Amino acid sequence: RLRRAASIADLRTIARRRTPRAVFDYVDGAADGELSLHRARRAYSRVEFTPTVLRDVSEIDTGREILGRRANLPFAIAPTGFTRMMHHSGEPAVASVAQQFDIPYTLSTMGTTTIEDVAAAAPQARKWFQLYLWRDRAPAKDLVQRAAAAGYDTLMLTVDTPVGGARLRDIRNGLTIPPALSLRTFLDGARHPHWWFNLLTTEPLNFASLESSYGSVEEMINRVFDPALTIDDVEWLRDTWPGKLVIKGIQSVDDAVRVVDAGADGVLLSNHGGRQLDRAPVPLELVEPTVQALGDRAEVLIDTGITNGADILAATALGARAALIGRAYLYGLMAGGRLGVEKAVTILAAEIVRTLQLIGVNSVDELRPSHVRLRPME
Ligand code: HOC
Repeated sequence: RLRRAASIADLRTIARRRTPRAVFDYVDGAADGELSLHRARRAYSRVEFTPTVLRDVSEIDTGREILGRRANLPFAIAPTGFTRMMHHSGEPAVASVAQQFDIPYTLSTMGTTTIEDVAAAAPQARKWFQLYLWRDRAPAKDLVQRAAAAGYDTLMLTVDTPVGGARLRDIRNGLTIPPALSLRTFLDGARHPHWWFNLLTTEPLNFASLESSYGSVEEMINRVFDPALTIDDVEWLRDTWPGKLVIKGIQSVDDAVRVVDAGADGVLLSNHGGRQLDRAPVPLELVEPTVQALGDRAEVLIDTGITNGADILAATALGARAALIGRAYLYGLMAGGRLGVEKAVTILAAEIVRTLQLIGVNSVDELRPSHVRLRPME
């Protein structure tokens, strides 16, 4: 089945069958009415490319310089929490696919593999580390030092989680971290016996004292994360971290300018996959004004709702340096472990090549805003 999957949507269908419902819903779901996610996706269906024909498109270059280093494709792997809950091969499998395709891999603070073990699993991959800030800053300092020592070159601070979003599917499914055994989860698990092994490996390993906060994801965020973050924290990290600094969860042009003034090298336009604020701004619609406001001072990245290589090209044409994919590879991971992630990246890469050829350009770098029109909402 995996071999015949032709789109990210196909991988999602397989993932849904192969994974207990509560786990699938944790990945697939978003907050409240899921409007943020739905609108972010719908924005990509507004894209109309303006192709030109009779160009020689036999040679295509999908490469892109992202934050100072060239990648083979214009996207990176987004950080995702509790990845071994989706498949026991977890972060090492995903990072090794990133290495294979020469795209950046971002490890989450909430990863289920240590900073050092991911580095060992994919020594040649370009590695980024995503950071959440706790009320106590000491663990963050430790994580930042470990990431630098293990060769991660970019730090990504997430700023859109002052409190947890209301993920209604998780509430209804009774999802906790680690997943607790109830009659319902037992019955669900019994239908997916191969999945049980994943449960044994689902433990956030980078931050040891998290155990006392276990519960639903929303409860954990509320107990652990610091809702009092300010721009001073960005300045503090700028002084602490020697590499590239990206701020994830930017949802307005003003905030983009503010964090760049504080020393960020990049902003990630994101509404956390629709998992935090519902009715949030649509990242794709923020690309052009943010790029205009920042000019050459910082790079603009984007995530949320990307399900096709053409989505990535639309965002880059409008001025984003690159996109990050989250659910798209997690569907692959749930559908078939490392092979499924490889399939997801292969599908996106093929869509990118084909779309560039059909638009009539030879490289991602040639794309301009004039290659895209945003049609009125249908
Ligand atoms: C302390 C709990 O990014 C998500 C993750 C959030 C991680 C939860 C942390 O589910 O969107």
